Amino acid sequence: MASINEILDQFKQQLAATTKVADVLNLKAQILGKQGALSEILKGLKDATPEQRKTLGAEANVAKTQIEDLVGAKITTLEAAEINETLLKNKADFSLRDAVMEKGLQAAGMHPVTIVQREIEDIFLSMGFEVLDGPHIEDEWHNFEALNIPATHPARDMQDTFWFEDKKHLLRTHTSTIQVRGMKTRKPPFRFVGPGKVFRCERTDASHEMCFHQLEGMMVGEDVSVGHLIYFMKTLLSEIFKRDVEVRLRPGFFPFVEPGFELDIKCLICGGKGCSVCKQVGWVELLPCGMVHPNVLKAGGIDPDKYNGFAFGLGLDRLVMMRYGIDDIRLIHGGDLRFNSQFKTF
Ligand code: FA5
Repeated sequence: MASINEILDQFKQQLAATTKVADVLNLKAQILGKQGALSEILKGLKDATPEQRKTLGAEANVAKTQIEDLVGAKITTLEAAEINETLLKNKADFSLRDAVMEKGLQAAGMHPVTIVQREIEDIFLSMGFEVLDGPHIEDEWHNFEALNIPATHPARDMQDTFWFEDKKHLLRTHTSTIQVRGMKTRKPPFRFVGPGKVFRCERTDASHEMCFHQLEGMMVGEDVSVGHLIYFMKTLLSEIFKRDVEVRLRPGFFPFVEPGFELDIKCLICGGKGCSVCKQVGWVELLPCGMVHPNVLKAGGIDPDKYNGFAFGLGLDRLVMMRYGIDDIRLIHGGDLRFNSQFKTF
């Protein structure tokens, strides 16, 4: 009896001194494990009288339950302390922002493209899509060939390219490169979006920049249809604009999709009357899309006889312009803090 109490007291002292979950578990094993102190006492019961066996057995069981309860409580306390420590270490320090403001410097807030990009990522994440990234510097194969645009194809001229001196590397002209990389690294079915900067050697105007943003999307599986494509595009636009917006779907040509479509949005700057953003047409090209061409699936290592899919390449800056009523894309990229700080801040 005395030794059960001793074991228990010693255990309590040692437990109080432990600071790690692993040490608590070791301590428990030293007592309750096969070779543990309490187990040894129980083994010795075979030589005791029936009366002693009864009392000692009962006491040992009470001690065992007590030890298990103490171990459980200690682990809960240690884990809670660990969580609190992590929270303290990772907390955001807003005092820095306040210090900056006190010095008269302006906090710019989040860039409107970032705000809208994150919202779109969340919308697609909630619909089971992954969010992928890809490099700005690409090779010809990822930007053109894998997308069914061979060297001699006139479509290469559709996107004026910034080439590197080696004539093999370029600044990606569209986020469709992310499609190629995404296909190569996963097996169907899959769905992902890939936002990012793209670069084109173009003259700038109210709706054109040399460096702008796109958001690619792709879904591949056994029975993907135009119906899926339209459903996801509609969901995206209604979530972003939180109201009905007028869109039109018309045939569009891109070598990497068949059939291909252009999804235009009624210009929200002029309400469709015509302005410099929509080039007086009343509609803004926003969301080219289509069913992935079999050659593209093949380049991505996917069997086009078994699988099909849709893809789209959203013009992110233009969507931002429509959402906030910005009438010149160059404002988005101008880096003017007076412009940037009009949007949601941290
Ligand atoms: C493409 O870049 C295709 N890769 C999109 C695609 C993906 C089609 C998947 C089918 C399937 P396009 O060159 O039209 O397509 O550009 C896509 C969008 O980017 C346009 O609708 C437009 O909103 C935006 N955009 C194009 N050029 C510029 C520019 N210079 N400045 C700002 N936005 C632009």
